[in-house]
Amino acid sequence: MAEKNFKRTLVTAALPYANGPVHIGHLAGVYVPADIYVRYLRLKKRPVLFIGGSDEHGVPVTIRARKEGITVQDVVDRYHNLIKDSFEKFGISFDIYSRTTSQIHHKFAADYFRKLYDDGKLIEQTSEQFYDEETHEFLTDRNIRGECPKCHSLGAYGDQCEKCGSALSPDELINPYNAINGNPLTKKSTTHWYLPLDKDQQWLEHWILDEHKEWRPNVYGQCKSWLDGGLKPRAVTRDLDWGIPVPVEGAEGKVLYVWFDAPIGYISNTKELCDAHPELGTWQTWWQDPESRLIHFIGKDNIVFHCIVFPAMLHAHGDYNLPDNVPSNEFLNLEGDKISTSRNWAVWLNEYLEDMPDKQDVLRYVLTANAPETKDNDFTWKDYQARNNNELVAIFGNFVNRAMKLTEKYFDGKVPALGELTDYDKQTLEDFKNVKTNVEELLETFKFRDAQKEAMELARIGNKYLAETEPWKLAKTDMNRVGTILNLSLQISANLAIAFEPFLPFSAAKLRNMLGMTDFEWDKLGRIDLLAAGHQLGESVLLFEKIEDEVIQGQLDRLDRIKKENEKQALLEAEKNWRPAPVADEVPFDQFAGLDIRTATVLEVKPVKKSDKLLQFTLDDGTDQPRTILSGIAQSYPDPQVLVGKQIAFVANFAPKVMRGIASNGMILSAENFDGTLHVVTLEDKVKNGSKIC
Ligand code: B3M
Ligand code: ZN
Repeated sequence: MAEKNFKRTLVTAALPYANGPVHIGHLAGVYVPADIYVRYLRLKKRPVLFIGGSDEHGVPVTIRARKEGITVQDVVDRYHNLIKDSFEKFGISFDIYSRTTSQIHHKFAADYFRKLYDDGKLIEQTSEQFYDEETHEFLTDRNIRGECPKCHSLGAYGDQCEKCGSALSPDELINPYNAINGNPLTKKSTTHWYLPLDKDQQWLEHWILDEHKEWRPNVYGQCKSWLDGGLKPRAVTRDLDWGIPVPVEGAEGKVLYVWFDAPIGYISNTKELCDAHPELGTWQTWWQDPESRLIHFIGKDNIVFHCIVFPAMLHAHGDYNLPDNVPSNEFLNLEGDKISTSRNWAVWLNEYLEDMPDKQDVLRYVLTANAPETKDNDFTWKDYQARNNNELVAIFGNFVNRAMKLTEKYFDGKVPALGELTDYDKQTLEDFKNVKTNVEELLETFKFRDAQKEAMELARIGNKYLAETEPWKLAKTDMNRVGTILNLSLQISANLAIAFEPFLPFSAAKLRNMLGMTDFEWDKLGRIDLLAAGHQLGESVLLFEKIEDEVIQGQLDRLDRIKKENEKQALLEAEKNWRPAPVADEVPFDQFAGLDIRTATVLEVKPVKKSDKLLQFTLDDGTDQPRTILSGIAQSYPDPQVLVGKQIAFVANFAPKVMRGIASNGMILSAENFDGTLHVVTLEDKVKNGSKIC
């Protein structure tokens, strides 16, 4: 689409569910990139509002409340405050961080629904849904559990089986029950209102697929696959007692679906902000004036709601702008594993702040350096340490610190005058002249990882400049030259203080303070007259500190403990859900008698090369010749030597089979435990090798 000049930008960041604290995945995926973008626009002096808030409705908060035995209101109060506090401490500079339980929001969302209803934009449909006769409630997919139709594990959810990963609908579950109290469920008919998305198919296709080719490939691709699959009507109400009551007569016991009210929260929070600060203009200006631009920062699991459902809601209402871009990230993993709230596999922001006080910028830096912008990415503590020690400390911090200290030493902390420039000086200036344009271009196109890398170039250039000009060696002979070198180094430092304000706001502020910079704006980047000769610098402090191995080890140990605990839990869960396989069909005795099962003693066991499943057994089967059998049980025996000397049972009359170039003469019998591990059948009383088992 042709570049359009917008007067103002409204930036939203996904409203996190207030059902738990936020973790590094949230920060990396949504809040840090959104904050970088907003800080950049502010530095560019472009009008911008940054809207956030907690998503306090929906099933997740109600599940948490029941689990903890407290009221839903208590849950959302606790986590809203915790999340808000974490964001503040990480410098996520929202203009407002409100909540969807606010009165303003309840009224706004109800009015919004009512307008669609009155304008005939919603359809009413009655269908059969699962119902708990005892608690008199309809159940949402996640609150229904039962036996998986695919893998038959017990305890699969109404939307997914976590054991085999199949996507399910509650109707497919065998013996569905209420996940909260275990009650069996019946079917009852209920009426809901739907947004007929099928009617939006055409304009959405044109708007996204033709007019927004510039959206990130992951976003564009996901939209395309939804559209290609054909859109269907979506229910926008639910039978639930927590949420915004459906403002229609006869709809008692029904609330707006959380994904209907939450995005409206962006609008109602803007209204709350603008009502309190009329100088910002009206909320309508930000949402409805065609010269206002709307950008949603979200994670990849929210794409369909922000690119298809919410735009359809805005379109149905009329008057509203549609999002101009939806920069969505992929997921961040932690030490190679998917971040998971239920498995406690995360670095929680509130805990990080306790363990690593004053190191918000380090995390911001590392998360941006590894941002999952185009594919899932991994956070590791070793990488965190390396980026801090080798980049922030060794390059950025070291450079600024030397420039400050040398100026204190030789010029009483006053910016020295700039003398004549050498060719090398000019070359250095040439190198950093483009940093502004480069960083700017990358930021404008939401490429935050590359933008930060490019900003870091400035520090690399400065560090190299000081290392090569070695002013400390010239102090005795040429103070003019020393002055020029330090002047340029300080100008580069001042540039760093501007360039890093969006990325590392705490360190950039410290740096500005050290340099005594009062006035700074993006458009001054690239200039070397940011600090006047004679200007008194402030006191120098260290911007970054080395992180020692013990600190990192402490974090790794913590994750290790969590992993062990999870393994224990998984075993308990597996044991609970274990059921013996159904008894097989009857067979005549002859069929059994045809199998020649015998005893043998294990002489030797070893792994088979290039196979992580097979073990090679050498057996004494009572004959003169040792017998070789391959068995696929390696994963159940990390130390197979425990089998040596044991008397086992094997099938002796199978035809030999060659695997990995080795002939296997028979099959060793083993039993499968509830957790899937295999255990070789052994004899307690020793008998003669080669005895027939019958
Ligand atoms: N609360 C889902 C999530 O936190 C949801 C986002 C709402 S944005 C309007 O992933
Ligand atoms: Zn399954």
